[in-house]
Amino acid sequence: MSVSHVARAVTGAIRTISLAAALAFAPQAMAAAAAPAPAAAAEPAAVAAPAPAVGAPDAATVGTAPAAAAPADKGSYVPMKPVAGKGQPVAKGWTFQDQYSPNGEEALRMHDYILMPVITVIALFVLLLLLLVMVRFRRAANPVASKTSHNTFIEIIWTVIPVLILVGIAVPSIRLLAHQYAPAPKGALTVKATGYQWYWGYTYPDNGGFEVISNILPDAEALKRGEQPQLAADNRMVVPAGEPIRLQTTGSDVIHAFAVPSLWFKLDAVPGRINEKVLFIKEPGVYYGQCSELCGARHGYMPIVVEALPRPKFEEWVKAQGGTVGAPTAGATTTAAAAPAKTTPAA
Ligand SMILES: [Cu+2]
Repeated sequence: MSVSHVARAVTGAIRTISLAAALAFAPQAMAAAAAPAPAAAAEPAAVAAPAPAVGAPDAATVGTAPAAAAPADKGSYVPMKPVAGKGQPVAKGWTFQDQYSPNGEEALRMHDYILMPVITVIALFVLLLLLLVMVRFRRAANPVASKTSHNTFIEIIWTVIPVLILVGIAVPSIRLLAHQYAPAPKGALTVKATGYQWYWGYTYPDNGGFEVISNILPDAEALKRGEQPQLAADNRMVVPAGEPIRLQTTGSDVIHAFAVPSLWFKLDAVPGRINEKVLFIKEPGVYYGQCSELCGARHGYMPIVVEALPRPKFEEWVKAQGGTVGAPTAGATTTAAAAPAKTTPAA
């Protein structure tokens, strides 16, 4: 922990340069800070309309009133309390959030121990050369300029070394890319996230096809529940922890993007097509994200809340939503049911 923090602190000074590294995420520091100040007046119809449950087969799953009213009506599910600093931005945060997925850990390692050191060393080296030139070869110290125009040895060196550096970065980089796009194993639970203007819908085709509609919570309500304003939602995407999930995304109107920084997950949600990627959450918890594709007026107000639960608790939650739990290894039986949110007559 401390080693990684030191590494990040040392190398962080010039981290803005590292954006060129173009991995997945922008720093995503205080998302809330960037959002327009909660000048309440500016957003009159703010969270007023609980968006219509487009295509939700089971109206019962659509939280009508804030879920607080009904913690114990169906099943024993109670929304998990988030842990400060876990799965969410922190005050004055300026680097990546802590990671809770294998890909996230690998990517963060790549950033902390490969990219940032390389960037730092190169930047300092170039700075040193510049200073050297400015001091040693200034007009007063070096009145007669050298006429040297070629030096084969130096030219070979400054070609070969950068090539070696790039190859050295390419190997772990391509490995990471491959890991991020490895397909989900057979039998992985499928969850589909649909972006709507401007809220999210989470469909569970392996569990009866119900859809959970997720709207932003008003700031006051979020604070009351111990969650960060602008990041909390009335209904969460609940998934099991510790197993690969086939997360599919699509858009119902315009392009949205499903992104959760602490899970190293970002995938466009495009109308007319299904994108898919493996989501693996190592431990139970609440993880926050936001729509990350400019999708219209309320783009900044469609947060994503992923709640990872141990599998038995997840199944309880499914039943509380009116869904079905099939084979113990979830979804092993329904394979191709992914795309349509329609209920398949499950056993
Ligand atoms: Cu959006």
